[in-house]
Amino acid sequence: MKRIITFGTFDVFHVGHINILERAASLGNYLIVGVSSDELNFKKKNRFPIYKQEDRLKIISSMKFVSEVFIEESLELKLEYIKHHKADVLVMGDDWLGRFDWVKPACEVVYLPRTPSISTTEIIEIVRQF
Ligand code: C2G
Repeated sequence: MKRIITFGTFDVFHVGHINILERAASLGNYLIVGVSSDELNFKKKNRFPIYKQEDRLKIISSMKFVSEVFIEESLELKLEYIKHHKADVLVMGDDWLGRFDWVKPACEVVYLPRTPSISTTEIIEIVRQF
């Protein structure tokens, strides 16, 4: 059994999020997703997400290739989350390239290319213009 773990805010859920979850799941047999808390998102991006963490958690947990979800409270706890969930591989989009290499003694780290031309920030900007 190969256990994969990935993390993200997954706000205003879009196809780029589906693609990374689908590709992450295909690298193993069991996909665990850490969904960033509203507070953590505020710390990272200086704004609260559009969708609340309970709703983002519900969306992610309803996906057929996601086995388990939990709330990610802090970026610094990454190693604890990896150990707690007994993950073999950490998968992140390549916007995070190299940023989580420090967990490597505990598990393999894979950065997958982002889906081009789509982002939550861009969607929010487009909707704002209406
Ligand atoms: N993503 C992607 N293609 C896009 C947009 C996003 O592959 N067009 C990926 C990101 O690279 C990330 C995941 O989807 O791996 C979730 O993206 P975000 O919700 O933007 O995640 P972020 O807020 O960067 O949180 O501990 C790490 C963080 O919690 C990651």
